[in-house]
Amino acid sequence: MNLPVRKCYHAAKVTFFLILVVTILSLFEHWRGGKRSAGAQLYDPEEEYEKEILEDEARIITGLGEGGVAAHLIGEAKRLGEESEKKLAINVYLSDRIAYNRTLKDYRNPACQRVVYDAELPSASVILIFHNEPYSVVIRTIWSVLNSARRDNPWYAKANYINRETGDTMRLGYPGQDEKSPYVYLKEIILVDDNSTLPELKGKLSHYVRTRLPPDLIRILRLPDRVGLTRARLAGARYAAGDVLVFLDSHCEAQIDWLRPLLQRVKDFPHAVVVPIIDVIEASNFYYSVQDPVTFQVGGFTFMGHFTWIDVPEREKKRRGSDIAPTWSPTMAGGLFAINRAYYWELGAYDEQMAGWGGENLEMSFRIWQCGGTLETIPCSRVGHVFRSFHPYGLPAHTDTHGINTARMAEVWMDDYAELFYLHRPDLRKNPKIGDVTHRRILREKLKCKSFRWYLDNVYREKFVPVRDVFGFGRFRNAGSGRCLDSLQREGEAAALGVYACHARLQPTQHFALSLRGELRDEEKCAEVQYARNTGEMGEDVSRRVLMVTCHGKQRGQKWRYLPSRQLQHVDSGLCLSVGVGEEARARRCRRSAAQLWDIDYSELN
Ligand code: LR7
Ligand code: MN
Repeated sequence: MNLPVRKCYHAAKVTFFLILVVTILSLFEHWRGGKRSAGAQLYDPEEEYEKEILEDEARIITGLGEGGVAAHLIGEAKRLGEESEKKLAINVYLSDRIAYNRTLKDYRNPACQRVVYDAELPSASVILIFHNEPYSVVIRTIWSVLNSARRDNPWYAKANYINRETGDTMRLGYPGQDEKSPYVYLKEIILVDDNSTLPELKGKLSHYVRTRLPPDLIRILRLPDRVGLTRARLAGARYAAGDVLVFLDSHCEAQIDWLRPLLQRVKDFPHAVVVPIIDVIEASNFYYSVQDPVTFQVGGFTFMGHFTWIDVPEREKKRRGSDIAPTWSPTMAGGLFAINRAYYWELGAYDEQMAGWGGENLEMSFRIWQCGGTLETIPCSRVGHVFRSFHPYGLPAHTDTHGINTARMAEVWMDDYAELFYLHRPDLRKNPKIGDVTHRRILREKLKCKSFRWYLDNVYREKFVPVRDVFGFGRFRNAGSGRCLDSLQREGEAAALGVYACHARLQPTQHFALSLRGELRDEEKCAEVQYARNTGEMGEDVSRRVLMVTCHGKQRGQKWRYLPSRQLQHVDSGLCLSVGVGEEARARRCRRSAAQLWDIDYSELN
């Protein structure tokens, strides 16, 4: 009996000991935990943000980049700057050192200073969207919008707000605005954070807004998922309460008095969608480089689905009447524009099934024109934009959002001309990846929109349409060699026209046309015979290069004739197109030779 008792006693001792250990341990844990939670109460993230922001502000070099001049750093700082640009496509190291509210010079057409605007204009909701943009660049964009809208901004003092007829002083602003608000016409700035992952764009940015900017004027919408720029803008637009929506990329700097010209135009013509002249802010040194106020460009496009810049067509120069009058633009770049808010929704806002980047700009441009609106550049409004050489952010994995979005656009708005896009992207033709567009087609019907052909005939008559304004188009196959004219994917001015094995199917590099004007060309460039001065090559073996240069539409040097003999003769030189040395086409004395005979895929002249 002893044994069990002893055992029992022993067991009790062990148990007691164990309980003691556990109690001590848990007390210790409790103490530690207590300390931890006491620590959490002490740790204040706002204080951390404040500290960081003060450090940021201390970094700023007074006067750097002021007035929009190029900013330069030297030595190690220069190197760090270049490194940051390689990684982020913007010299962020430099941006961090330029004042957030640097000034710009007034680059507007001087005539803009004499324009008189209404004292009362509609209110603006400025919508800035961003995904992982450099923090200091975003802040500078916000400052620039705010400063340009301040009542005490010197140009407002000069602004004419005396009613010329009655002599009464009129209140500047928009109907319903609090008289004391220093921000004339600016109802709000809506920052849409498209689910950025950079920490400084979260708490620190919010703290900056709360402590250094008018917080009642600025809202930050934090999207729970990355939705791409189209849907990010939609989110901002849904939230907006101003009369006019003004969209900007979040790496912009607005010029003096950029807002009123846009608001005035939208007030007068609610169906006008307006864009400022977009100046270039250099990504490497923040130089504000100005487009000429007279010869600024407007928007065009390629059938590959890309936005391009084009000169203002001559007939438009006549129509608009003055250099500072609203100038019709066939397309817009997409990032910077203003639109009446009600009209934005009426017109179908955006195709919300467009993800990532790209395509929404041409979609909206064609929709505006085809459905009864106008798209205009307002020359007295200028905004700078940092152009980057690559996207510093990733796009949804393995998804060519530009291609897919453009296919969605083409399906709805381009009618048969969509084929010209599919020529570049045969893989997207009837591809289930592009999704359903029925609801957008219904929109087009509901709004009774016009055809793409109407758009080409009326809005963008200058656009060369490779299947329409031509005697013939397609592959130009040489009878002797069986090879075809080919751009050899050489881009840029004055690239030599090439000859290459014909592809089985028509491919963009072999898509050439003989236009009704007699140009031998592709979508953008025209063939010219290189002018060889004093080469003495007058004999039988003259052989000149054929170069693809910008079409001037004036025929001189760019006119070709397709002869009944199937030769292509350059009118000015009298020479004939010929397969030549290696991969380059040549212009040679016309003679009976298979090397000079060309068959065109689709031609009225074959
Ligand atoms: O997934 C994304 N989510 C976003 O919020 C991808 C981008 N974005 C934001 C981004 O942070 C930026 O603020 O969207 C904005 C535009 O993206 P950018 O700056 O990378 O585009 P971009 O300037 O290279 O491209 C032009 O074409 C785009 C086509 O989808 C958009 O319409 C851009 O707004 C447009 N930019 C301009 O029109 C400025 C003038 C440039 C030109 C020509
Ligand atoms: Mn941009």
